[in-house]
Amino acid sequence: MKLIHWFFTWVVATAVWPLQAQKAPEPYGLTPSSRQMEWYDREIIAFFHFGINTFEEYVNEGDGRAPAALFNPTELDCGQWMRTLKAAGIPCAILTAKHADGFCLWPSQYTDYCVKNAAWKNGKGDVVREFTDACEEYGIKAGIYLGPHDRHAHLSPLYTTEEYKHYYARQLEELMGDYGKVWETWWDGAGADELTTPVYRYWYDIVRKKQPDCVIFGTKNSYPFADVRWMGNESGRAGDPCWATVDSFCIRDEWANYKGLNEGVPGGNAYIPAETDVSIRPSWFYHPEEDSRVKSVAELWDIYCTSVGRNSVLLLNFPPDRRGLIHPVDSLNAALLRKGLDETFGNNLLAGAKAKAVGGRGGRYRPENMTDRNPATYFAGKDGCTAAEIVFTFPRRTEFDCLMLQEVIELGHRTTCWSVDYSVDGKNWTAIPEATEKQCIGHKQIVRFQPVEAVRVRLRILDGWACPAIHTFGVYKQSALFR
Ligand code: IPT
Repeated sequence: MKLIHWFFTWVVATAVWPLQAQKAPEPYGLTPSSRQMEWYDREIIAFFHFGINTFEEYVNEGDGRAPAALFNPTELDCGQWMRTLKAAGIPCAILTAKHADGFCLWPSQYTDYCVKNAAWKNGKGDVVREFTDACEEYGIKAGIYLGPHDRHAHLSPLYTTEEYKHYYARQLEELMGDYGKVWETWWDGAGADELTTPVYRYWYDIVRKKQPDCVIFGTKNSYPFADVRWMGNESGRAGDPCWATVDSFCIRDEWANYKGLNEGVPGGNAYIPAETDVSIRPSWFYHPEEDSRVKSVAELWDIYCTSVGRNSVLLLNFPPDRRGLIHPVDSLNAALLRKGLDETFGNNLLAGAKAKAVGGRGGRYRPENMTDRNPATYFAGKDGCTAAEIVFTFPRRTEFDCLMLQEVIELGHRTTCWSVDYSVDGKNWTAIPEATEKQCIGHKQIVRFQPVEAVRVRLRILDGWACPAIHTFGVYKQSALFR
């Protein structure tokens, strides 16, 4: 009897186990849309703040009274902007087609406060066209910022929110309809408190109809339409953790909910990851006074780590100058950031290590998948088991000072607690304090620490909502450019 029982158990186990092992883990909780997945993979987006403010003395928030004629770049060359992005490995760019001063960089049918009345090209120019054409030529994804708050429009005695709603909608139709594919649009919350959710709904319908793949940055009352949220500050520091999920009221009532914006909310009611907007200079617009205050390569590396390396996307502003060109120091530092990133992450020191997992799913979900440079293959744990442990053994003692980890985001946030430690003698383990009991993973986590030498590295998945699913884990030596 016992034997028969054993035999049946064996038959069932051998028949079912391999099937189980090959089945992909089920997604857990909220998952990203295809727009959000595409957005995450950009990692860095360029912002271009350019407009009438550029031609005033140290103005970043124009009052809408500067004469349109003032706009007069002497050597505008959007191709030069794109070459900067190419050198910096930045795949997407957003132009301020209209900032809060209300001046429009394209010849809008619906206002005179635009390039039609600029000295530039005798009023025949169109910066949005030059920008989108250059994007197309260089294979950069174009995004357009049409500021919801408009000080020039407010100057009219006839201004009402209802009338403005239609004015803005007509402009949105021009920009979303006449300039090819638009990959992102930006509803800046600054000054926009009077704009209600129904107003945004009216505008949202236009964006979605004309540009189904366009990512919407939404804040305050545009929160129901947001694909991505504000991260809560303009200094490049996302929270640690920074969950992709959030409670949507945090976005609506942002001042009362800094923590929600900055850190997200584990198990929150909406999947709206954080975008980190920061300028490479102190200001958003160009001022020659700030030529010596361009963020250094080390500062940009810090910002990359506290944005991209915290499950966010970096929106890095490059303000073109009065010539209409990116200043060479800005271009150089961005290109050096890319060089440093390639040098650092191009060499995963775990690639040559032997990997052994406890709590793995088996089958094709091998731990080696995390070091194979293929994001389509991943390590996964067993269903119902939220912990796992993977030990990597180097062929020789190896020094490293940085680690990187990436979850399979289409399967949702899963892991909620993880640590990495190392062994010098192969038996005893030493914690890396910066990498101990970390919370979310998401698209990417980067942790830096004092250099350590080890023969083994251990990734411990300590807790989660579902079995782990991780496509990349690596340890690295930071590029000398970042020191
Ligand atoms: C801040 C807005 O309140 C917020 O909604 C978002 O648009 C953000 O700007 C973008 O940086 S206002 C700013 C002065 C902090």
